[in-house]
Amino acid sequence: MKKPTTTTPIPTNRIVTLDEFIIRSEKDFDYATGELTGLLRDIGVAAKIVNREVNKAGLVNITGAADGAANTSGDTQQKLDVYANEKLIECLQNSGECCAIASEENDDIQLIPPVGSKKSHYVVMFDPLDGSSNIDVNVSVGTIFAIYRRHSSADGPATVDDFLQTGLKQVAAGYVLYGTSTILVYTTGRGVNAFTLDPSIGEFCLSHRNMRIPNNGKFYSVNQGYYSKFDLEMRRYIDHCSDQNYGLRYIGSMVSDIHRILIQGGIFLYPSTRKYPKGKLRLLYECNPLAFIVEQAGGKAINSQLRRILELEPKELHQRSTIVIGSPDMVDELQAFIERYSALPL
Ligand code: P6P
Repeated sequence: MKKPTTTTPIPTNRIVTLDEFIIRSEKDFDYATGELTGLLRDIGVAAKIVNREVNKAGLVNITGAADGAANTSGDTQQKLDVYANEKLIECLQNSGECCAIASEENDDIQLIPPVGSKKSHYVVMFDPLDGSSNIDVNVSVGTIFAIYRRHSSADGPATVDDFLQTGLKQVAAGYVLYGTSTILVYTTGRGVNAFTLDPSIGEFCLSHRNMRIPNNGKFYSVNQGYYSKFDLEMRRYIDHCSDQNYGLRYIGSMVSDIHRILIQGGIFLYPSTRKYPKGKLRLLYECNPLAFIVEQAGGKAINSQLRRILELEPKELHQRSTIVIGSPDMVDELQAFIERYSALPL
């Protein structure tokens, strides 16, 4: 990430919208061409559209599974999944800055038609509605996105190799949490900022500046139902959390769990299980973007072999990974348990 040449102070005495923040941030980079600005604004528009439907999902017939369709990972597609996917793809065509997308809901990459003669240099990966099994029970869900510069020549179509980059190559990453309020959190490698949607003006407004994750926390987040199927080192750590009287908080929507941990501190783990021996969560559009954000806020993200998530070399679009992510002191503590109890060579 190139260093900015100037740092324009963000006003503290008035509303700062997402658009203003993005444009101001772009001005800090001499070489900025406005491309990334256009992309981030497209995502902001998509988030508002998805938010509108998520908020009334119970009122109109778009809850429930999309007539039994399943996505790449075999998860039953919820109608809102499909809607969110379509809206993100539509909005990412607006600025002409995105040449292709990869989505949890699509088996393969999807090329985005150019706008006029514009050559676009970015690809976007996303999980359009993470935690969507919670929709019908009115529990918060989220959109996760990651933006990369393409490798391939802008004179030709994007290829899957443009997507198989390590998380360290992310130009930007973020999530939208459709919860008690709707909040968009993102980073471009210069810290983490969050914008809460003000429905009265239809704008995302800066609400959390330069977010920093607490070094420690009193909550751990894991699906305790799989305890007996976890490896010894994970069971020992979970026992330790219980001995420390840590609270267990697990929403079943990774965006919600990670957002809580960003604010309150804590640790989220999805280790290997019999059903998902390589972990359940997808590296490219769940683990990497959330790891980028958490690291930018001062946290850590590793897999159960102690490899830094952002350094993992992707081999295919929908590959899965184990993950341990959150407050740095808690991740370090779990690392010590893995080093002590792991039966596998690390
Ligand atoms: P489990 C939602 O399906 C998701 O991808 C994440 O948002 C969430 O953290 C995880 O899976 C929940 O998985 O196996 O605990 O139900």
